Amino acid sequence: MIAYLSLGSNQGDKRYNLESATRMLAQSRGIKVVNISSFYETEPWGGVDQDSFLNIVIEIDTTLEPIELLHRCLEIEQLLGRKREIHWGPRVIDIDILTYQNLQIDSEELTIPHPYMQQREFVLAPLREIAPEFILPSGQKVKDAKGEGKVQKILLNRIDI
Ligand code: PH2
Ligand code: MG
Ligand code: MG
Repeated sequence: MIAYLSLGSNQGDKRYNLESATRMLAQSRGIKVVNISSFYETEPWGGVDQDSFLNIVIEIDTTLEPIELLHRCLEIEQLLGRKREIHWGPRVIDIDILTYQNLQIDSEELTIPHPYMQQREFVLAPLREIAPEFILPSGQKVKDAKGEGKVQKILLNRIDI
């Protein structure tokens, strides 16, 4: 199953955090990382005054069920030192499932597609690079959609698995 994940960090060594999370995903049972976007420096979205983020989007091919994938993402966040504090506040690492094949899930633990993906330029800009033809929940293609918030592509070497 193809899934797209959004990764973000705005505490500590942001690049290291994104790279470590991506490697840990790639080394997980049932997960193959098939595509990784460039890095984007992005202004905080959601109204909390905090440091800018570094964001990427990755494409994975997975045999895990959505809930197993979520639990693995949460486990990696914990291993990298994530503390749950302010809603939409600063974080060492956040790994969100954007989409999972063409599945729609609305459970207490998990909502797929991610409800805010289309409003967030920090998601759409990296996704545009690796999946421009992807059809969003609205029916619009990623390449035609524009979210909110300033983002800037950063000239760092992409993560090399
Ligand atoms: N994550 C949030 C809230 N706001 N803003 C940016 N730029 N990047 C993020 O990854 C981000 C955010 C909640 O997960
Ligand atoms: Mg998030
Ligand atoms: Mg999250």
